[in-house]
Amino acid sequence: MRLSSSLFFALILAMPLYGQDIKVLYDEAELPQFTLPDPLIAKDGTKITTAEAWEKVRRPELLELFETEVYGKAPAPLPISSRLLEEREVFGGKGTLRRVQLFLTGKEDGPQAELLLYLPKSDKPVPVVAALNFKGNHTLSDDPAIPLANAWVRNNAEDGVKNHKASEESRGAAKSRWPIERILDRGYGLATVYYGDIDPDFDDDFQNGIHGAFQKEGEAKPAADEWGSIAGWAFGLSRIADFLQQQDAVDHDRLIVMGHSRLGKTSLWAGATDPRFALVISNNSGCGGAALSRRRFGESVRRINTSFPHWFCDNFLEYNDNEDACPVDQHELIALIAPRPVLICSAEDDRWADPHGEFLSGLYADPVYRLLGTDGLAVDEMPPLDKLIDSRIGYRIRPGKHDVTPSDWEAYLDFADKQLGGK
Ligand code: GTR
Repeated sequence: MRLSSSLFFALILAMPLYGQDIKVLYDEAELPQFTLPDPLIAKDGTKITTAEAWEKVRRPELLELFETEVYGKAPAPLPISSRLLEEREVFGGKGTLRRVQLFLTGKEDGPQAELLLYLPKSDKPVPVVAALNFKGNHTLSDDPAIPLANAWVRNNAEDGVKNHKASEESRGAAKSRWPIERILDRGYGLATVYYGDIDPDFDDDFQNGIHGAFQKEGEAKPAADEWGSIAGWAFGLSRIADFLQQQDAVDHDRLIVMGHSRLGKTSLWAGATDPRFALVISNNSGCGGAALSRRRFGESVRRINTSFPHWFCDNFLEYNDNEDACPVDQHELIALIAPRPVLICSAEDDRWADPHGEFLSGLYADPVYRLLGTDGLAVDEMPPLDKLIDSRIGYRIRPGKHDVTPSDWEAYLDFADKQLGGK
């Protein structure tokens, strides 16, 4: 559907007003004073001092708080099914590509996604990075045989408008973010799905995508403590894990989940909720991801809930300009991944995502990792640009903007080599 020109201009005129009363803080000196919740103090005030008490008491408490207050609770999954669409050699025989139709509720007439699984030639099972992509599988490379995304795709000119169709012009448009041949050369596989196949990224009260397939009788949309889009995408990542665990060529103990930006928030939540992800990577995940909400630096809770009301559960709206009332902050999301390795990646110019706040989440999750008997974050000050801190909680900040670059991938795979033992 095309916008009529008068509606289009009305939207353009209204844009500067959208969220104009939300002041954005970019100065450390202006940040509010706050006290972070202690991940090692249980709801009843007890100090958690053993790994057992963490697993039995505190971890479940925190998980439930993030479910009910931040991302929303996802339903129990149904067994998936899948159909192999195509398998062929790629990169001159260095690897194979399997295109697979994934039936997310096991039914061919239910929600489904097309998955690309790239695997390096190997005589043993390989570690695989599971990652959702932003623009469609056809944008990852120039490969003409990969079908255009079928679901809604974002169109930057008319951002947020429904019913966009992918076009040939976008083929290969995201390839700088996906150095697939290099990933295979380093001994890793890549499993990717277009995130819009799982839930189209616009606010439609969850009428389409994965949510609709699980809607309870008599409920028009998820309740205030039930899943928003981030939880929906994370649910999709877990279904990718289901599939990968059925593949003999994949090392089931070395599944990695990675995501950028809103999908970085998603990879952290997937890592927190699904322990099959042995290593978790967030890139420029910012507010609602690795960045501490209480700092309110760059994107704030109110701002994100205003721009993207469908990403979190409705209970999260209560924390607009009211972050201190939230029983959790994002360092506790990192702590939920413990003792598994997690890598937090920032970009210097991505101030909207608060690089320092992303670093601090790692730092304040450190005591939980130490309690569980691993190292935590090896530094307590932000490292210089481009220096990978490869302790169990890893951190890296590189120069440049909000993006995924080939050097980011080198850092991810260096970290994975170190933490998961290489090829
Ligand atoms: C921005 C949003 C961020 C980040 C980003 C993205 O508009 O404010 O939280 O998620 O989008 O996903 O590209």
